[in-house]
This record gives sequence, C-alpha cells and structure tokens, in this order.
Amino acid sequence: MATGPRKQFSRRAWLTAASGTAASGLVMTRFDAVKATVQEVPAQSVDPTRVPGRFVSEVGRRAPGEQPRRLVRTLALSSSSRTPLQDLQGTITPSDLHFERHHAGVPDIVAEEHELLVHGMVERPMVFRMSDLRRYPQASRICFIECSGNGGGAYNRNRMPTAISPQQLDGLLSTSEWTGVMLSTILREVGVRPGASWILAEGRDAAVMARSVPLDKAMDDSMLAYGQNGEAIRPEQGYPVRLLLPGWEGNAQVKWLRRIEVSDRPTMTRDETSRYTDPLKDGTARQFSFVMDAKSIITFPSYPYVLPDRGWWEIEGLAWTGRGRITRVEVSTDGGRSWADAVLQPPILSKSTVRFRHLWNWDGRDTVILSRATDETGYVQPTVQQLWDARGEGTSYHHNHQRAWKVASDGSVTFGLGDLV
Ligand SMILES: Nc1nc2c(c(=O)[nH]1)N[C@H]1C(S)=C(S)[C@@H](COP(=O)(O)O)O[C@H]1N2
Ligand SMILES: [Mo]
Repeated sequence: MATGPRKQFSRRAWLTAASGTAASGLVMTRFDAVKATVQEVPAQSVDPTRVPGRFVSEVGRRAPGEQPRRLVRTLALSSSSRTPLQDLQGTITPSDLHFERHHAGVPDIVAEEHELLVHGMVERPMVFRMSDLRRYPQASRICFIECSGNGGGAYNRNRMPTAISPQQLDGLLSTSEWTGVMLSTILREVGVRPGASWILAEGRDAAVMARSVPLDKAMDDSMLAYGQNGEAIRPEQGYPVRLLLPGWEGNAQVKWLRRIEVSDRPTMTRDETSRYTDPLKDGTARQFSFVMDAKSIITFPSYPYVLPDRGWWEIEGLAWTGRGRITRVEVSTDGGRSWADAVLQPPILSKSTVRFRHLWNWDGRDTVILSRATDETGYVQPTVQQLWDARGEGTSYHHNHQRAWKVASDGSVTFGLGDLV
C-alpha cells in the first residue's frame, strides 16, 4: 500500500475525532476511527449556509474527504486491483471500485461490432450482436464475484502476515447488481441437442480465457451480463458482455465473451488444467471446484485502524457463500473461546454478500476478534487448521478459513491468525 493509511495518519484529526465524540457522550462509530486513522479531514473554510452551493453537473463526484481507492498490482501481462472492503458500506461495490483481474489486460471493444457465436451441439448455430441480446427478456440480480485466489495471503503457515488490511487480503471480492439475459434463454433459442452436458465459454481478450461450465449451471442461473449497477458493464468487468455464474469462482465468469460452444464433455482448457485446480495432500488434485464456500471477514476494526478509546464499538464485516444464503454469522471477541450471533443486516440475498454487525464493549485489553459464517446448507466456515488437514498447505485457491484480528491495548489492530494456530 504505497499511499497507505499509516502515511496519512493525522494526529490532529485523531485528537479531534476522539475528544469530539467523548465530549458529546455518543457511542463512537467506526467512522470516528476511520477519520482518526485513515483520513486527513478537510477543514471547513466557509459556513455553507452563507454562500450559494455548487450548481448541478452531468456526472456526480465523491466528497473530497471520501476517496476510497483500489489497490493495484501489475506483474508483466497479468494484473489485478482490489476493492477497499474496509472503506465501504452496505453491500454494493461502486462500479469504479469493483476488483479487477485480467490475465492479459483490458481489451478496448466496440460494442456495436461485437459478436457472440453460440454453436456446437445445437440445432441452430447463431451469431448474436449486442442489439440482438438486448431484445430478449431482461433479468437483474445482485451477487458477488470472488477470485478463487482471494485470501491466499493468509494461508501459508510460514508467511502469516500481521500488517495486512481486508483489502489486501480479501479485496478480490465485489458485489454488483448485474443485468442481462439469462443464458438459458439464449440456449433455448439455439436449441441444445440431446446428449449435451457442458459448454465452453471463450473471451475476446489477449488471454483468450476459456473455461468449461456444466450445462446444468448454464441452464440454471447463469446470465450474459451487459449491465452493472444501472449502467453498461465496465470495460474492466467485461464490456460489452460477460458470463455471470452466481456463486462460482471468478475465473470461470469469462469476460468480453465472444463464443459459447455446447459439447458433451469439458474442453480441458489451459485455465482449467494447469491452473484453477486444487492440489490435495495425497498428491492428487481437485478439478472444477467451481462453488465458492461460505466465508466471512471482519472489516471493522481491522488493520490499519487504531481504536481511539475503549468502550462501545460496533464490529462489522461481510459474509458470503456460493451455495445460497448466509444463515448465521458468529463473532468471538475472546480469541474463539466464546461466540455470539451477529446481526445480519438486510437484505440477505442468495449468493450475495451480507453485512453483519455486533456491538462490543471493549475493556481496553489485548484480545483477538474473529468471525465465522454458516450457510443454508449447514456448512460452517472452517478454521485454517481444518483447511490444512483437508487440503494440505500447497494449494493456491479457495482459502475460506476464518480470519482473526488482534486488538492491542493501545488500540492498534493487526491480522492475528498466526496466534491461533
Ligand atoms: N476473458 C477473460 N475473462 C476473465 C479473466 C480474464 O483475464 N480474461 N479473468 C478471470 C478472473 S481470474 C476473475 S477472478 C474474474 C474477475 O472479474 P472482474 O475483473 O470483473 O472482477 O474474471 C475472470 N474472467
Ligand atoms: Mo481469478
């Protein structure tokens, strides 16, 4: 984090926030800690009731003191950017803060010229332009997309981090309202032939990302998404159209989609053989682990916040599962000895992120806080030890183990999993 919060720490802002709330006798909110820790609060120079305000504009902008940023990483052709989970509210990720993962950059595609070919084991192979896709019945749904490599930064026993934020650890996760046409509608239009059981989805980027998806999923809730949070899908998210597979690993949700081939077997592409498989302890590997298992993370308090005072604080975070709805999130404020049910903040949508909250009266002593999620199948988010036992330590994807934060008596918060194992 080059321009990380630590660097912007303002002692003046800290004192203002801490004394301001204490004097007014209010419960401190996470915003007091955010302001105290992260941001230089711009000074109020004029009384806004004494001068006319700004006029209207065609496109709005963020308040100067609220400038959340993605965290960008580029490695040769491969790049990613991470959503600032600790800076956001509710569950929807503003589109310009949606995480990105590109294997060979973002292609510039002219929507009017883009074509999607649907062929293979079908009655009528067809080419769809965007104007064609828009004539079919439209659907919208809110769901998360998560890269299966998310959270890998806290899995290796010998490299357990302490100074890592929710964004750095789990920022390859975002939630949007997606709009488009159900893939089942298009597959009915071309007529899937008997015996077909898989599709291949292929992207029109320099990576030519290609993944096989079982036909059941394609016919169930998969979507050809051309809208994101009320506007056209962003170039970074796959403009003009991407495959959306609610609850499944991000990689299979092919962006800049140009081809769907219906077949009776998986194609065994580069991206599902050399990568996106999970090596197991016994030397074999698990392939096609599509569904993202239940997971949660406390986003406040978390590194790099500093709690200005003991007393009442509201712990909050996000929980999600690719298997349906989150039914329960428990929070422990004593290192996992006892657990309490957190409040789930509506809406609680299937295959979407849910915000949870838990009021905590911090006595000012060193402690460890953590969360664990349960989904509607009864699956409980495992400990890292349980994941190591089941999968070994050499796996690069699907790290959904419980996350913990160490709160020190000086109010500083660091990632604390190392102490639990
Ligand atoms: N065509 C294409 N599709 C792609 C990728 C890509 O590089 N090319 N990256 C995949 C990966 S690894 C992930 S995690 C998701 C990320 O989606 P996002 O960038 O919209 O967040 O897109 C997937 N679809
Ligand atoms: Mo990914």
